[in-house]
Amino acid sequence: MTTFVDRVELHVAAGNGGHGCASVHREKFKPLGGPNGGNGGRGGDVVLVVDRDVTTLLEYHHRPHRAAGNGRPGEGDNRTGKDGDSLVLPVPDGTVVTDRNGTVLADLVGEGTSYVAARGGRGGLGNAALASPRRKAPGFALLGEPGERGDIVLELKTVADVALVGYPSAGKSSLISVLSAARPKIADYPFTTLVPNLGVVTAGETVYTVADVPGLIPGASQGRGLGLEFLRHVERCKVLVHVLDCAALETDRDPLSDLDVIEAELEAYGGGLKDRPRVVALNKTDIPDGQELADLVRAELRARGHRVFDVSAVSRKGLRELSFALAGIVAEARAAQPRQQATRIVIRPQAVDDAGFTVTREGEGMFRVRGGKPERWVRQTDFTNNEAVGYLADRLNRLGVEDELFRMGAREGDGVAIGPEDNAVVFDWEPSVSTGAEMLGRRGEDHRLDELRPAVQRRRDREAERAEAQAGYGDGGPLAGQ
Ligand SMILES: Nc1nc2c(ncn2[C@@H]2O[C@H](COP(=O)(O)OP(=O)(O)OP(=O)(O)O)[C@@H](O)[C@H]2O)c(=O)[nH]1
Ligand SMILES: [Mg+2]
Repeated sequence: MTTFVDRVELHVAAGNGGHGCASVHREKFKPLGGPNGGNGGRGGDVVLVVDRDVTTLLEYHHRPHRAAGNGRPGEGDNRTGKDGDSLVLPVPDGTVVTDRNGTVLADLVGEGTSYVAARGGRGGLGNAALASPRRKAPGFALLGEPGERGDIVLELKTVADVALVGYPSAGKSSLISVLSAARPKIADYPFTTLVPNLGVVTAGETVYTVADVPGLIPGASQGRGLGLEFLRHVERCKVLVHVLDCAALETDRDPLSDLDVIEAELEAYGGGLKDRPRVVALNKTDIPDGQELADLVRAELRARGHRVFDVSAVSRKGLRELSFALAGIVAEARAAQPRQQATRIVIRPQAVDDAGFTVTREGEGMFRVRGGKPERWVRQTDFTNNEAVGYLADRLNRLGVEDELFRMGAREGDGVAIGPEDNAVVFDWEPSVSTGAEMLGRRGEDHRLDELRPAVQRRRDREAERAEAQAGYGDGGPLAGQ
């Protein structure tokens, strides 16, 4: 038996960006050369790409953890770190990507359609790139950003134009085998088909695909038999064919009640199949009893509004009519549909506009800053380096975060969290000057971002800094002007 996997949870991790390098050019007799630390390389992305040669998600069932390469750190002598290798994961046509809550992230249809499931982290800037007229020799570099990581769910929804549904042994696979070149397994016991079969049919000008699904039985929606799980494969079909067995041996079955049962199960499944066009194929009419039964029920089926075809997978009777009728419905549906592009990607909504930021008050003395830039800058900051922390303060200040906090009424000692609830860096907000831009500008001396140090040590440091300032220590921090 072939194993078929059509739903997997995949854990993806993009590569981390490499850290920037802080280094100073050294030459004999020139001890104080310029900064020459290179930038870190980008982390690799994890990318899903539709590959027609891949037909199941089995590979990901076996190895659900996938990671792209990390960027290399920058080095001295202005050497940029190498970018991490992206990881390309081939997936079958018709793979739907969702998050764990079922929100659709991408619908991958068409060879080559791709979706970046996890974006690699940016490399950190080296101190050469951070140098400016004001900051000639930065004694720090930016950290590489962590790559995105998370869980996604891949679901395979085979893209077939026509779906054959019916009881087990109604002859669905047999019909595929005579309508197309596909050779699915056929046998006289129920549930021969365990995974959907797909065949390509040519009828006149129209070429279309037909899929069957494992047989349905009463209660399939409660998981009886193989259940309704496989119906997701035919959710996108343009037309449903009810394959009704006119030669079923069970005494409690006949084509009309079979149809009712299958309809009830389709209804229970939902998935938009309710208003899909349908036709009815009365199968096994090569058997005299079968033909007799077909003659008995045809009028009633027509009265219910169905187009009815007498067929036989064995004698091949009625197949031409059926395949041309299906071609007609498929062609009509295609014409009505907006032209299908090769790429159908749902772009993940950005939680926060990358250009801006928001400040919200969260209870007494607590503020939260959200925004692409502030959050990225925090991730890039090496909190063990005072100068780097000061640089972060500069950037936040220039963006206007400081002003906004003032405007919102933030006061000394208030907590300021930057980032989402589950992953924020929290600072004590302690403006030393009441207003003005320069208050955050003194790199290496900033007190407000000191949350990592215990309070006692913080006070001690502050006193020492104050003493230094009184002793006339320059404005730009110990390394400025070097
Ligand atoms: N006489 C006759 N037998 C048929 C016809 N079509 C299918 N059969 C037989 O019916 C049995 C079941 O056929 P399948 O094609 O495997 O049925 P299925 O609907 O795919 O069944 P599952 O995969 O179990 O859901 C086989 O023994 C076939 O040979 C037909 O038109 N006439
Ligand atoms: Mg079958």
